[in-house]
Amino acid sequence: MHKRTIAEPYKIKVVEPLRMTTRHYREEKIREAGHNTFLLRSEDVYIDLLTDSGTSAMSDNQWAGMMLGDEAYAGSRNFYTLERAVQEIYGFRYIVPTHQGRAAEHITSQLRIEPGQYVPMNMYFTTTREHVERAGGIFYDCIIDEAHDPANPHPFKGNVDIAKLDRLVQEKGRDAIAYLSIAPCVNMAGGQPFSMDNLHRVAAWAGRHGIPIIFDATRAVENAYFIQQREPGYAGKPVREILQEMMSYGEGCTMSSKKDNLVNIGGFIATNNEEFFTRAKEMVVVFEGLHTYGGLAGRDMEAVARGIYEMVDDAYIASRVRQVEHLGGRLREAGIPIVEPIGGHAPEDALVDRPDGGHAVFVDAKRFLPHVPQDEFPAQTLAAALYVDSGVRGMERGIVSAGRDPTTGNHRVPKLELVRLTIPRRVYTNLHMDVVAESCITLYEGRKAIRGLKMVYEPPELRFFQARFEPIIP
Ligand code: PM9
Repeated sequence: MHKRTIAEPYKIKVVEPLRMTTRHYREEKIREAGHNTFLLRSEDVYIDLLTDSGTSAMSDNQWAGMMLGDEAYAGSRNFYTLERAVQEIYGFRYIVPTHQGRAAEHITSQLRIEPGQYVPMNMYFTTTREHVERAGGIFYDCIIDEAHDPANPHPFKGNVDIAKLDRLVQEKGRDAIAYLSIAPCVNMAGGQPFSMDNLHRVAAWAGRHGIPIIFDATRAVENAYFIQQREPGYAGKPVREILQEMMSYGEGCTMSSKKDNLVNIGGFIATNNEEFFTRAKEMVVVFEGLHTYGGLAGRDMEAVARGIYEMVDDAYIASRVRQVEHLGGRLREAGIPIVEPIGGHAPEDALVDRPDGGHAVFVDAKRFLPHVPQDEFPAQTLAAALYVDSGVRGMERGIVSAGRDPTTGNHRVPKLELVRLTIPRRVYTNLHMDVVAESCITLYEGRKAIRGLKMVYEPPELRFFQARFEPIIP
């Protein structure tokens, strides 16, 4: 049977015009922005692939829900709708809303970490590690080594290396570990998933040692989709059931609803641990607001609740991931170095050829610009060059994002030096992806002329957001 196209399971009702600019204009704007794509104005961007965070297009059903916002200070109806959605889809009993993911991380880290304790994570994430360190905790990388190699085609590069966990317990003792922080579709590794088999074994290990698992569930649905596509025994199983099975291994999660949950703002802590819930409720009133709104309007909570049901629609998540694959496939065809795999294999009867991709395509800046040493910020350089070429905005995920080691003060030097082309959910068409691909191809052809950057302003925390750079003039 010949291959059949599977289209998006929705049509477009409202459009937002895009603004095109000249190369000369963009050269000026990137200079003003200190060669940092975070510092550009959105109106100067043509196709915005900075992030998939808070950039989703909401459905008509979510917008309709916004009109049903119950803006009571306490006990909003929408809180209870959200609570029910989290219970039904994620399977956790208790929920504390927060205004976004890092607020949930802040409260969790403050409550669950004693100074000097380790928090093993399957690779770091910027805000998660920051909150761990602010609480006196120590980040410990327990992801498999394959995750640090962009060319390695391992299908589950988000997996945890249990030998690394064993080593930590042997060296430091069980009580030195606060909890395991496990992220699905590991952002900094290139959106790489873990397998259910690995999670099962990690949970057994954690159970033996009495160490809880707290997920960073930000992109759990995409991980569930990869398990459906790649892991024996899960083909044909609804993503909704796979997600529940994943979450059943955790004591709870922190969540940035701005990703999987298809909203522009929101987050939560969810847990089955009543004591943690009680303490989180006590703390949320200090930093976010009452425990039935946590910094969100009633209408925002309604949109999150409706997004939670929409995100587990198999047709939706398949089309999302296929769009990432479309972009990745075009870059791969042109020989541009990207993080692999973006690929998996669908069941025969799905008529899907290669349903690849997570939330983004990650271009390997080290191999793209081998003449730019890592301390001249190849990924930062490439992201700026992409903007100048076409008005496409991506994000650095390399040495700038990694920050400095708090004890030595030196740059942390990650093996992965990437530009993330992050695809907002339900926002762009595949023709937009073609424009992005063609710009990357143009840059690749002229790559030898691209020069590195020097950092001229460096904020002490999460420096990638606001750091400024200037070109190195030879
Ligand atoms: N992620 C992203 O673009 C937004 C800001 S950081 C550049 O990827 C994970 C895995 C995330 C994440 C945010 C957060 C924090 C936690 N975990 O942005 O505070 O990818 O809602 O969530 C961003 P908030």
